[in-house]
Amino acid sequence: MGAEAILDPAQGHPEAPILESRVLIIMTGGTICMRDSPSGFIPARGFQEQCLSRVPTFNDGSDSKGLDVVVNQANEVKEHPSLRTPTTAYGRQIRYTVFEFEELLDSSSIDAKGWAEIARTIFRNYTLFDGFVVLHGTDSLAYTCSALSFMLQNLGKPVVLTGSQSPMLVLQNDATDNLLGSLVVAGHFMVPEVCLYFNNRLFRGNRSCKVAASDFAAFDSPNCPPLAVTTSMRTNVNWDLVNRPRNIENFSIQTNLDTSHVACLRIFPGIKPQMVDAVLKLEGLHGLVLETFGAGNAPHGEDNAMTKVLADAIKRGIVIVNVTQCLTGSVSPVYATGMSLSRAGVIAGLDMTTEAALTKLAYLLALPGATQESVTRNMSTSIRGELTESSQPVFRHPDSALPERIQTLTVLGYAIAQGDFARVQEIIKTEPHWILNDADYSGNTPIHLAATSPSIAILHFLLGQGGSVHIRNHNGRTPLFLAANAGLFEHILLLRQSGAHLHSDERPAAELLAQRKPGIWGIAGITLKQMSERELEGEHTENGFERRGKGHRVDLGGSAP
Ligand code: ASN
Repeated sequence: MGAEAILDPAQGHPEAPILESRVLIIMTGGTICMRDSPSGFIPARGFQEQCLSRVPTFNDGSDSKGLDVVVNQANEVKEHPSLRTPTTAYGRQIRYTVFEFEELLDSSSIDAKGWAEIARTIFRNYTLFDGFVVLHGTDSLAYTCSALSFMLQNLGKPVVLTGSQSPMLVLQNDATDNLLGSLVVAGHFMVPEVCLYFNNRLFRGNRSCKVAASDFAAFDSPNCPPLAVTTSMRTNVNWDLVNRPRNIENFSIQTNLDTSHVACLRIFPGIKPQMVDAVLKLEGLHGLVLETFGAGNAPHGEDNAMTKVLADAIKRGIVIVNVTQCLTGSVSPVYATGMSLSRAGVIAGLDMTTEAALTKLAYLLALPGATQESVTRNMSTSIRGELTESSQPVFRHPDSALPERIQTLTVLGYAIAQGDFARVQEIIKTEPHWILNDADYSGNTPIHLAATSPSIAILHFLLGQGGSVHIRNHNGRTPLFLAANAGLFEHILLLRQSGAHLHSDERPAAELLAQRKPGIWGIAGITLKQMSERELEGEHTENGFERRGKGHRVDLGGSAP
């Protein structure tokens, strides 16, 4: 199990200050917030006040601080009262606020409009929070998770969706544990994926499905082990499974999914080719998910009538994806009945869930410049970990994995600091574990070190390997802060291109430093509106804060030179 975390002072840093993580809870509705009414359970407003503020595990009783939340399309910022958890097992406190959607829904009524609203809320508030928890009904939760996993592009922070089978205000409920577990994940662990947390398990969102209507264990991800499991001791993350963005690109969203032109059809014994044809001839249909038997088999019909219907539709430009009705396993061309489908042009959806296949199809069809060929190609390629392309054996050391891992981290640290690009590449190539978010004794990850490395190529390479730009060291500093503090233009630019931004906790120090070096800190994202011309001139004539600083002591944090 990896040592990777946003910060883990529990691992021997008693002198480290207690950092606060900031989490935005987005309330969309669902049983978790419901109350009884004459017409049955309905969603109710005031979740933070009614359900959380009175519970000691969700409120440490400290003074409520206002947190800025961007509330609408006009980017209007409103201060929301926040609550803070007591210190967690990982030595952090989580400050959070609940942002409620105007209309709270039973999730059976949510559609692409609702998914877009969630995506936009995350996008608008991305730089203000360390992670996001989305509260949602369980009925269509797996669809929303899958859709969001595609809509949120180059996601660098945790987005955890959860809900409950029983409302928070009911005496014996699962809402408390599901929400607390989600908050802990979003506030501590750099899992930059859309996840679903339920019944002490963290699943990859686009691998999950609802498997029980009333059991507390309502979700599973049958073709992918949980990304994390919470026990009585701690939440253990399976870091080797975690997906990370590997493009030098900023976080972005794609909101206009093409849901009105896709459909899903379940094959059953005796299904008539005419039935399938009728669906495929629906006006404007662009894509169909076909739920087939076993390893992807369907009847080919008398005189191959079914295969012809499918092949004709594909010729008309419709994309057809084959997924299995089974809970586990993959579509693979083993049987003649399955092979005839692939010969007709039907795409093997491998081990994708129906939820993932349908939302991925809607996402790909809506991408700018999408063609039948591009959608077909991407459908059977993993773009967010939603399918297993091929199984690769993972080489593991049976024991003493942790000391070795730390040794490698140290060697890597030296190579980064010396600007030895070839050595860095060699270490990453031969290291069996993914160590780029592991932290050294002062909480610095390889990305922190690379942020001030003499070799920009090293930073570029490590970002391309999926290292996170959002992890903060024990002084609360991001790699971007260290690069700006070291005055490294190129490094700052590259980090910004990769979605890095200063954390709100480090802005006061950054603003002070920016008074002396507005140019460099401006690129890092600090704009000083009331800066006098003299101060701006000072930037050109004086060489840095240390010589000029009179009276100010700014905590620079980190291990920047
Ligand atoms: N009908 C509810 C919903 O999906 C079910 C739940 O949340 N447990 O909104």
